[in-house]
Amino acid sequence: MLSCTTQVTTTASVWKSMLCHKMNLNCFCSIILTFLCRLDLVVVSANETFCSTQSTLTPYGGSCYASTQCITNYCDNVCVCPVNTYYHSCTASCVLNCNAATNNPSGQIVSHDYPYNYPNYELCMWTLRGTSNVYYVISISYMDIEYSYNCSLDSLKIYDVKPNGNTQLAMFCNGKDTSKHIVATTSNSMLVVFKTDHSVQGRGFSGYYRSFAYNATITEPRRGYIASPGYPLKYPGNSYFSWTITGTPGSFISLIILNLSIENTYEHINIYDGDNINTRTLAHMDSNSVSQPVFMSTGSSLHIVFRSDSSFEYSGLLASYEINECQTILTGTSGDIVSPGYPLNYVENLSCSWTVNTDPNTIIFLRFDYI
Ligand SMILES: [Ca+2]
Ligand SMILES: [Ca+2]
Repeated sequence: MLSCTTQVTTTASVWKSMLCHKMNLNCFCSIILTFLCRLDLVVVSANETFCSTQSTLTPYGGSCYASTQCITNYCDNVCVCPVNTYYHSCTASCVLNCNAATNNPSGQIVSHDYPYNYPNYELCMWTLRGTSNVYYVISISYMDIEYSYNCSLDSLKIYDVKPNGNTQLAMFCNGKDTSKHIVATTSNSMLVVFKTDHSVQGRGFSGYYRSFAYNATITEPRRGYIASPGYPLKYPGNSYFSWTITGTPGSFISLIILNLSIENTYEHINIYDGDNINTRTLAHMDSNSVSQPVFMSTGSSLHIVFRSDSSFEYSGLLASYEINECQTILTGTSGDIVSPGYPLNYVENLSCSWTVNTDPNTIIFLRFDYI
């Protein structure tokens, strides 16, 4: 049937098939792209074919890895990394190029070739700079950097960037600072510097950074850390910090206080069972009252408030949170079902459901290990 020669000019990158037929002396073609998108062509002559109309433009509803951007190119979608980043398969995310600056609100930084050994003579400086009302928190999830006294050979250093000079928040190498893997700026800019010498390598480091407003609203990721500005050094005086963690309806929030150091008597952390200070108070804490470090909301929000006064500042607050979904659809061949908060006590007024979807003609076994 196809007897006409076609030369198609199109930016569409993925074809599924092309159908042409000859009528009189003209060639009429349409191409079917993958994901069931159709692009019609009008052929002017047997040797001259071009795209004239795009009858259907249906972005394919796929998803990209975290931190990648989805670009729709006709019917096809492509996952790409934002400017100044490259795709790092081990962490399945876009990581910052060496010596890049970014205003991204969150992202990943890893040493060259992580988790394989980093090279000698490396010097990478990453600058994070957000709008004036934010501060940055970075959590170093993995670190293997050649030991040396004062980290003088290989080092990872993190700075709070200020107009009157940078403050070093943390310095990492093996055997040093291992308890302070989460640090926060007071300013809207963080500088991360990784430097190596001429010999002996380690696997390097992986870190996740994120900016927070002084009054932060957190809806993702599902698990993370909150830290007061300046952590683990001093928080600013005369300031008001709050964090509102909110999940989808039916979810609830759990919070674990990992460290709390504030001025006794004059400063407190308040935790509310809702998204504002007018909801039920779960805790009114000072530095001495961390005997109950775990809190859970009954609804889908938890609100944390810390107000500092004009004198005597300390390291502040470090906590981990989790947004627990309570209505869950499970797929796959096996998995675990646990009640929210397990092995801690579940909270009151919960109504959770789990739906298990499998292929037709399969049987689902359910075994209870603990009730
Ligand atoms: Ca070295
Ligand atoms: Ca104070």
